Amino acid sequence: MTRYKYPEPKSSEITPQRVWTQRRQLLASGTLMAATGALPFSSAMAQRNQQSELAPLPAKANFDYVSMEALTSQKDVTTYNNFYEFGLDKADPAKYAGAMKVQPWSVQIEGEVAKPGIYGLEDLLSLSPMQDRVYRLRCVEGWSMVIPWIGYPLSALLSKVQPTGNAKYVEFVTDMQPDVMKGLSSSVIDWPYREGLRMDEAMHPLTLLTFGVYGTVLPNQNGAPVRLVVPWKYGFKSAKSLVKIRVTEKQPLTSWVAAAAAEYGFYANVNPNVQHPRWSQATERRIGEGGFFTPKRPTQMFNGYADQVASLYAGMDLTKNY
Ligand SMILES: Nc1nc2c(c(=O)[nH]1)N[C@H]1C(S)=C(S)[C@@H](COP(=O)(O)O)O[C@H]1N2
Ligand SMILES: [Mo]
Repeated sequence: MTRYKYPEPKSSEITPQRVWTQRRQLLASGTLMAATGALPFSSAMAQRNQQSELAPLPAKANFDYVSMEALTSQKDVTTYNNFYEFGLDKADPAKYAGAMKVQPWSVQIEGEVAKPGIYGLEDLLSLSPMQDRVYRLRCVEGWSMVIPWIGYPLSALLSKVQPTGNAKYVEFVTDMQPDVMKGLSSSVIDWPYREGLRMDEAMHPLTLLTFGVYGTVLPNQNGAPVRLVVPWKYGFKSAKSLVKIRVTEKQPLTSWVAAAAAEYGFYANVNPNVQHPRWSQATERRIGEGGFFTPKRPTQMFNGYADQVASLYAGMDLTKNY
C-alpha cells in the first residue's frame, strides 16, 4: 500500500501560493475582468523565477477556465509526480528529470494531416496566445491536485496542420532518453509512452497543449518542454515531453491499454461509477489537504467537467468504454 507524505511547505514556497490566492480573490471580485495585458502577479512571479532558474512564461488568464478551488502547492505539484521514465516512485521525477535534455526540442507531426512536418519549440510557443488555466488533475491512483497550467488549446495546432478526411484519432508520443531515463529499463510500460484521444476530444477547447505551470515554463518533472493536459480524464492520458503527434484513422494502441487493458481503457474518463478492477474510483485524496486521516473527497463525473464534455459521449456505454 502506498503511504503518502505531506511535507510542510517551506517559507520559499509561500509567496507564489499567496500571489495566486490574491489573484483569485481579484478574479472573484471582478477586478481583473477588464485586464487585457500582463496580470499583476507576473512581476512577483518573475522575481521568484530569478531564484529558481525556470523562465517565466507570461500568459493571460482565461476566465472560462479558472477554478476557484484552493491550488495545490507549487511544492507538491513539482515534487509529487508520475513520470515513469524516471522511476516508479513519486519523488523520482523531481530527483532525476533535471538531467533530461529539453533544448533544442521539436515535435514531429505526421499521419493524416495536409501539413506534416517537424515543428520547433519556438514555433509551437508562438503559435497561439498563452493562457493561464486552473485544472483539476485526477490520478487513477486515487489522488488529485488543482494546478495552474499555462498553454493553449491543442485545437490551435491541429487546425494549423489540417487533418484530412480520414483523421479520427490523435496519438501522442513521449521522448526517450535512455542515458537519463532509468525507468526505460523497466518493463511495466511498452516504451515509448504513447497516449491517444479521439479527434473530437483532441479538438475540445479544454484539451490543453501545455508549456508551463505556476507562472514558469514546465519543470522537467512535469513534462518539459511541452505536454498534454486533458482534465476530464485520468492523469495518465496527459502525456509528457512530447516528440511526436500522429493523426490516425484507427484508434491507437496506448501504452497503458497495451500494459493492462482490463485496468486502463482507451477513454479513461474520470468516472466514480466505474471501478478500477483493484479499487474504487468513487473518492479521491486531494494532495496537501490535511493528513492521512482527512476524509477523501467524492470524485465527480468527468472530474467535474461534465457540462463541457458529457455530450462527446452521448449514446456510449461508459461502463464498456472505460
Ligand atoms: N511520458 C509520461 N507521461 C505521463 C506519465 C508518465 O509516466 N510518462 N504519467 C502520467 C500520470 S499517471 C499522471 S497522473 C500525470 C502526472 O502529471 P504531473 O506529474 O505533472 O502532475 O502525468 C501523466 N503523463
Ligand atoms: Mo496518474
